[in-house]
Parts: sequence; structure tokens; C-alpha cells
Amino acid sequence: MATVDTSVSPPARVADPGEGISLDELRLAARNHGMPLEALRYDVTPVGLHYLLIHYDIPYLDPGGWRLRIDGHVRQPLTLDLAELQARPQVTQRVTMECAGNGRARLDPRPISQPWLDEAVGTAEWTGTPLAPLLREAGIRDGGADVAFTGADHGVERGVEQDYTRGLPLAEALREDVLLVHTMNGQPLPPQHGAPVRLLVPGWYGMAQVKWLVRVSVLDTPFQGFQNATAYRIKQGPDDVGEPVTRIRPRALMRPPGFPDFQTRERVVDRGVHELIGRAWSGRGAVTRVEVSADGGATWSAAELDPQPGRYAWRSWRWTWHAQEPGRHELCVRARDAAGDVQPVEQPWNRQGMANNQVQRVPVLVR
Ligand SMILES: Nc1nc2c(c(=O)[nH]1)N[C@H]1C(S)=C(S)[C@@H](COP(=O)(O)O)O[C@H]1N2
Ligand SMILES: [Mo]
Repeated sequence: MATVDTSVSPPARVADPGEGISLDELRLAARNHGMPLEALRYDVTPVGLHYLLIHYDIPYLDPGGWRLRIDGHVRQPLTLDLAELQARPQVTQRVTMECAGNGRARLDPRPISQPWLDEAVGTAEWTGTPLAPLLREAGIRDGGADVAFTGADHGVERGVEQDYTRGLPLAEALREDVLLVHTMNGQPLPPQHGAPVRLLVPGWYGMAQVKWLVRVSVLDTPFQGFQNATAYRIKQGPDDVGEPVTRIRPRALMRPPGFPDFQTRERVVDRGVHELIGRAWSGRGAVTRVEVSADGGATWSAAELDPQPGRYAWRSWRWTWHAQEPGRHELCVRARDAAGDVQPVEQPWNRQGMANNQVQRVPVLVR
């Protein structure tokens, strides 16, 4: 891959002590919006309220001219157009997707990147055709290791010019629930979510869900591209190799109660009884418990859970808050999953702010 002058494309860094959000971070935040937390009320997030993360520009792909190439370490490379993909068996799955950088802007020191607070999440009904039968038709040769998925979008990141490409272990790519999707909530995939076709890998953080997909290539060596080897890793120091970011860690969010102040978005509620509602999810095992604290995390009690609507879809929860004492309070919520993982109260800091699932804190004024 070509490299570009680092005065155009700076290296990764963390903010200096007290350094505020820059125009660069604001520009990223304005392009890549979160899901407004009041949208936690919907089982399936309306398309325009689903979060968005786009590394470069949204490419324009004419659906009539779009082709998907399946090649690499296979016996018979394939090329498909959209009609052929849609003529294959179709599956619809409700899946919660979350950006691996969710929560990053709350870390101290703050990794400079897309400055998410808590809202980089959404749940959609995705329709498409399973990838595994297509890979079997292409005939994976012995020694297949990873599958590389390439989007039509092009840019430069920390000096490395690239088409957005992610590698996935072959065993994950062959899961029956991994889909090539063309439909979101019953509508054709919109441009910002990857039209005409994206990859769906239920349970994995967003970076694996490659949009504007044009090439699927089986590799006989581990994928070493930028988005796997450099970007999506959990590391402490700038030169650490780190651990790859894979499946979504458990997280719960609440719909903030009452009404907000315009500028600070601090909540105001009347003294009395309030039903708190929200959602919880994990890509590592079903959500087994959600706990709420009305005193900033000093004491916790269990929320009531609805049934899990599909293995990789968020689960709804509710908890009754007796807001007796006028004044300022802090509400918190945390989830636990079947793998025994529970959200940390203290920040799980890492240098790129990846897979950070510290508990949500919602300041509320009771009047
Ligand atoms: N081709 C391509 N695919 C991509 C991205 C991208 O920039 N280019 N961003 C990834 C990241 S980091 C996330 S979190 C999800 C976001 O998907 P959404 O915008 O549909 O919510 O898309 C992933 N797929
Ligand atoms: Mo992301």
C-alpha cells in the first residue's frame, strides 16, 4: 500500500491533559452520528436513527453496475451481480451493531479519533444471503486462513492509503449466520449503510461489518492489512502489538428519564416514581443480568428483563426508580452476559479507546 505524507495524515495520539475536542474531532462527530438515546424505546432502530461510522467518503455505487468478486485461495472464482445475489436463499436477522470505539471520548487521556460518548449502537432487521454456501461454491482450497473483505471506499489513515479492508478468520466467515445483506428494516440498504451490499457478522463489533462490499478474497496467510494489524487492536503503548478487537463486550444503556436541558442535556424529573427502560446486549453470550444504581454506583439492584429476541439482538429491561430526594442524582446501569463478563465501573483504558464498555452514568436533577 502507498503511504502519504504525515503532515496530511498524522499518526495516532492521545489528547494532552486538559486538551479540548478539536475541530477535526468535531468534523468526524458531525459526519458519524450516534443513535439518540431516546431511540432505545424502539425494538428495531428506525434507519435514520441508527448510528453511522464512515472512515472515508460514502462511495457512489450504481446497483445495476455493482459486481461482487469472490476469489483468492479458491478453485473457482465467482462474480455475482445484485439480481443473482437476491435470487439466492434469503434470511432476515435482527442484529445489534456497535462501534468498537463507543465510549472513547470519556476516556482519560482521550484517544484522538471519532469521539463517541455512549451512542454508537443500533439494531436492525438485516436481510441477505448466507456467505458460506458461496464460499463452498467457489471451493476453498486447503490451507485457507482468513477471508479479506474489501469495500469500494478509499482513503488514507495514519499515512497508509487504502481501500477499507478487513480480514476475518475463515471459521467465522463460514458461520451460517454471516450474511451478504442488501436490505435494512425491509428497505434497500441506504448509501450511508453500505449500498448496495454489506457484510453482516453477528456478534462482532462494527468494523467487521464491511460496507460497499466489492471483493471477498480467501487468503492462505493471516490478513495483515491496516484495519486488522494496526487500527482495531487493544493496546496500551504506541508500539504494542496488542490484542485484536473481535466480539462485542456486554453493555446496557438506559433511555435518559425526564426532559433535558438544551445545552448540557442534563435531565430534570419530578419527585416520584419513574420507570427506567433501556436495552442490553453482548456479542459473547446472551445477556443474563442487568443492574441499575440510583446512587452513582454505590448500590445496585436487578432490573426486570424481557426475553432475548434473537441471539445477537439487544434485550429490553426496566427498573422502577423511587425518586424521593430532591437534588442531583446519578443513575448507572450495567450488564452481565452468559460468558460471565460484566461491565466495569472504572474505565478500561486503552490507547485507541477500543471495546471500552464502562458503565453509563446519567446525571438527573429531581425537583
Ligand atoms: N467499507 C467500509 N465498511 C465499514 C466502515 C467503513 O468506513 N468502510 N466502517 C466500519 C465501522 S468502524 C463500523 S462501526 C460500521 C458502522 O456501520 P453503520 O454505519 O451501518 O452503523 O461499519 C463498518 N464498515
Ligand atoms: Mo466502528
